[in-house]
Amino acid sequence: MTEQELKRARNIGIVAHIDAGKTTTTEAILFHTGRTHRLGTVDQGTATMDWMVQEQERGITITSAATYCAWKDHTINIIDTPGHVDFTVEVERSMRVLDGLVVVFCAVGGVQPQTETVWRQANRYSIPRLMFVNKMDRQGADFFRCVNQLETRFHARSIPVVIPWFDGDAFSGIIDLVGMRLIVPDPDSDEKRKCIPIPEADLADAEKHRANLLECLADYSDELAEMFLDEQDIPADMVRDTIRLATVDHGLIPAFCGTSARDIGVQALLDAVVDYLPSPLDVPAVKGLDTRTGEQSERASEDGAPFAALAFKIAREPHVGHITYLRVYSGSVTKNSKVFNSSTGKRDRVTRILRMHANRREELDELSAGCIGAVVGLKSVGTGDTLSCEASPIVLENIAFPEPVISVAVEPSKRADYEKMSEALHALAKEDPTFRAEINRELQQTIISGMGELHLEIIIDRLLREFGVEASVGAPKVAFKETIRKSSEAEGNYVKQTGGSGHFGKVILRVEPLEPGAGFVFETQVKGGEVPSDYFPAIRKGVEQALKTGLRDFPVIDIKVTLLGGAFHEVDSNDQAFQIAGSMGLKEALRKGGCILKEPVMKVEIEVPDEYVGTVMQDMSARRGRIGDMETLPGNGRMLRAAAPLSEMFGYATVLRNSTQGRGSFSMEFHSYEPVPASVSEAMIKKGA
Ligand SMILES: Nc1nc2c(ncn2[C@@H]2O[C@H](COP(=O)(O)OP(=O)(O)OP(=O)(O)O)[C@@H](O)[C@H]2O)c(=O)[nH]1
Ligand SMILES: [Mg+2]
Repeated sequence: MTEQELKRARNIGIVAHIDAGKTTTTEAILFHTGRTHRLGTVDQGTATMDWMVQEQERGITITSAATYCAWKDHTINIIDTPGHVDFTVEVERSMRVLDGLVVVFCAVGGVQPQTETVWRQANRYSIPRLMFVNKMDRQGADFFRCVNQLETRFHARSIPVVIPWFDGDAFSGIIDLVGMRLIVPDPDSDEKRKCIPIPEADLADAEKHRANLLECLADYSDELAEMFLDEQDIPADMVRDTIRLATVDHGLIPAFCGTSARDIGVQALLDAVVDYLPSPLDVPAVKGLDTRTGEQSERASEDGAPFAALAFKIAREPHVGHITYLRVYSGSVTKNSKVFNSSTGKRDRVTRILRMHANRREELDELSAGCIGAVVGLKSVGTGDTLSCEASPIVLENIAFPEPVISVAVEPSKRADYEKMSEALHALAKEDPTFRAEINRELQQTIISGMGELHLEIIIDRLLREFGVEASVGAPKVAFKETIRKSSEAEGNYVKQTGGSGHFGKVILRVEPLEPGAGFVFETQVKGGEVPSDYFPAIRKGVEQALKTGLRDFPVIDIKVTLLGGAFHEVDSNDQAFQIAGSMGLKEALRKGGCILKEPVMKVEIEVPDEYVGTVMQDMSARRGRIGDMETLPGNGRMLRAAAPLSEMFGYATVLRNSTQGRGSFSMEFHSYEPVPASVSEAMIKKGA
């Protein structure tokens, strides 16, 4: 791509709470940019972006879908992401590679639980973003409330660049505060919109909002500030340039509104993507580690620079096999070329390059800096790996994925299908880093783990439809963890010296509790060669093995283990003996350190009409839930925020539906691991919760 082409490229994501209208908005974008000739709808299962059967049946997005379109001489790569928290992996990996975001809001719901989650994720990656307040046609829609919520909830600065226009009570158009004109739908024109003068009755209000916009922009441009103070006319181009600068460099959130389902305001949103969101040239050069020098290194978005790309998603495509989605940061990759997986040191070959349009594809010869596309042929590449040129290898920061919190046992309905099921689960786990399958072939026992009930339900459904394996599932179990209460020291001795070559390994270990989330740390402080350093890796391996099953068969987390000393024997010591000694010593140290059980606790947000608040609160207490705060929603309703153990929340969707006559809704996401109260822990383990 030339520099000019790169300047006119946008890589954007559409993110929001579940059901805010991300897919509907993407469909409207595809329609207006001529990619589709009919507006696809989620409700009739005709959305291009929700192409999976499971998505069409349920009317929700499960996997993020990539597409592209052209608008005003620009190319826009779009990733439509799912809102349901069980599929948060899709949002995380998309954000890692995108340059800008459109955050969609429901004009009635405003900031909803998942809006908060995606907002935090976007902050982590410092991605410039626009807000699009959708569903302005709904009763109770309030654009300005949503804009204000950004300030109160996120301390973000947001400013309307358009305002809604109502014909009587009906939302019928938008007033563009930059061009000072009214934009209304016009199905007969090419752009399906027409711009007309602002009606007399609305002029004063529009002028007030334009003054607010200019006052806000004055903080980012001295020239504009002076003209504003002198009450001079400010040209539209200067206003746009300043909005762009403030959005890309200073985190201002320009606010837009419309209704994607009724097709109002979408073209203005597209204009905004082009005008205000960054091109690959506007974002800082990507950073990574030069594997030859071990030093930090940077790659600017240039075709001439050495090749560097991040594999952010792996998916299975019928008739093609595995495809790997890449974001190319620098240099380019061509069809039939060799690439180097700098994360693993393996070499690989790209046989085909594809540009994806949901589940359809177009063949390309090359993918260059700043582009997002998919390649075929890579065998060694996992999600998060960096590909680079072998002569200048770089490893970009990997993508951090959350750990699964829930698991179920699965069994094929036909015993003969066991191998087929195992292979299928393996393939699904390759696609989804938040899904795990532990397959014990000897016992023919399989446990699958994921982010929530819906996540695992979809996996089982895909097993049947994509792989032809019918499987039944057991009751869900939560992923308990163990940790220690206090520091302690213990010895592990494995000595067998009865005739022939013997075994000799003695270790002294100290265990200490770490901060939640710290994971596992291993150190050695052996003095005077009590244990030769050759045996350290074996001891660590033994320790890690013992940590996997703790004292009660659950993994031990947040623990530091220090090897303090021990003893060895010139002849009888070997790796195996030290590995066993390491495991034994660790178990003993855990016993002394007072091992406790921890369970995943979820952040739960429940929206209910006022009359059901009492019932829902009572039920939450019975589930060991702690009610936090309660917010009054516009119209009739409250939002309850609570923290509750996941083990008590299975099947809650049905319970809430029944107890509120279908009028309550909730969402939950992982919050933290907390100790299980002693009174419940034994009972729960027995029950196998
Ligand atoms: N009234 C109204 N309904 C809308 C509008 N946009 C979308 N919807 C409806 O809202 C529902 C959800 O729309 P989607 O586009 O699937 O929302 P989403 O954000 O993609 O949902 P997930 O991907 O599952 O998180 C559907 O029933 C749409 O028809 C709108 O502008 N007005
Ligand atoms: Mg969707």
